[in-house]
Amino acid sequence: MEQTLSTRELVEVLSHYELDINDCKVEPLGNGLINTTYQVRTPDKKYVLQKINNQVFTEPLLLINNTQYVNRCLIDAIEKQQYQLTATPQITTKHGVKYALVNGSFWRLINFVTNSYTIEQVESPQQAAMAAEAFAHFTATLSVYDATQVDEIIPDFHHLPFRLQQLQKAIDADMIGRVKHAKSLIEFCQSQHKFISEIADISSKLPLHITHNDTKINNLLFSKDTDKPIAVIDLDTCMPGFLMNDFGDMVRTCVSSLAEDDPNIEHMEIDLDVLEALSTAYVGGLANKITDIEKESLVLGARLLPFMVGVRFLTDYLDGDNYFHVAHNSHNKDRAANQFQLYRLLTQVQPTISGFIKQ
Ligand code: GN1
Ligand code: MG
Repeated sequence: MEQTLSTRELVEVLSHYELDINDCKVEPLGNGLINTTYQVRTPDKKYVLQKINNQVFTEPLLLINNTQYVNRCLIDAIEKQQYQLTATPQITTKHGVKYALVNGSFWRLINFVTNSYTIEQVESPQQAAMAAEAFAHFTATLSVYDATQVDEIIPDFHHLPFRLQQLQKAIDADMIGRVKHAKSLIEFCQSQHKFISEIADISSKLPLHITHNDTKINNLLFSKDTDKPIAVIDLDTCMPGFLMNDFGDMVRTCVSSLAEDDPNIEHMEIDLDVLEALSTAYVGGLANKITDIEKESLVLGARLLPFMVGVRFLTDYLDGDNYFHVAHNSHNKDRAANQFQLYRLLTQVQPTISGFIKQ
């Protein structure tokens, strides 16, 4: 859950970076559901300040190191002119580390990429294509670096059987008596055997890459000058993973006419032009780094992420909203219903997605 920030805490965090609170303006930033993020403005510079959610990231030091390693790889690739986007490394404190530890919480500071903006919803197939190319370029670039240096920061993060087990545990425990309010959503999940076994089957055949694992459209910075992607951000969940997951999360956050928490799901439509643009650009962007079986897996990945993220929202609803930031009582339930609707719509167009991928 989101916590309020005390001035004392802030003064101390900023002092690690030799920043004086009297010179800084601090405001909440972005729409992340896990960490708490602020923009810090001094008269001549802007920063992103983040408090790491240590309930989700139970090993914050490992997280800081993972992120640092990925940034180092990206900076190396930029120097070799192999990566055309910007890196966003964590700034070193006066103590020579990449984090500030204050009252048991880990914080980090990053330079704000000047002249950049994020989007919550894709505006055109062209924009979707640029986003997919950027994420493909990110993974393709990292493919030449040593993947064993990247830890599995949240074990089983995108492992569907694990997520279903967590859901079952939440149903059995029924911690705050919400199972009765979520009967139809639970039954819907439990009826998806065929899809669940298709995922298990394809997963056993796929190679691992260093993937981003949170390729939401708002984890990309666009340039105010060119309106093109300028940086892939939120590297917290970078770890060994499957391409289908990264593709699936792009589909999940780009093709729906509704935001992920919009309860008016009967009005949801999917944009097939955006879906086609994502498919073509992602496969094209990966070029020889994607195998035939991986291409095939993208079709299932497009359905997997809405389903799995829906399962995670539903689990958190039943557990009493401990994981994702929420603004009201039924927020996680609304999100789950929304994601299952998206999964349903994507299931209906699976042959069309197949066609886009094979083109
Ligand atoms: C979380 O922090 P944010 O908003 O980028 C979550 C993702 C979910 C997403 C759903 C570490 O991402 O896995 O897909 O919310 N991140 C983590 O909007 O659990
Ligand atoms: Mg994010």
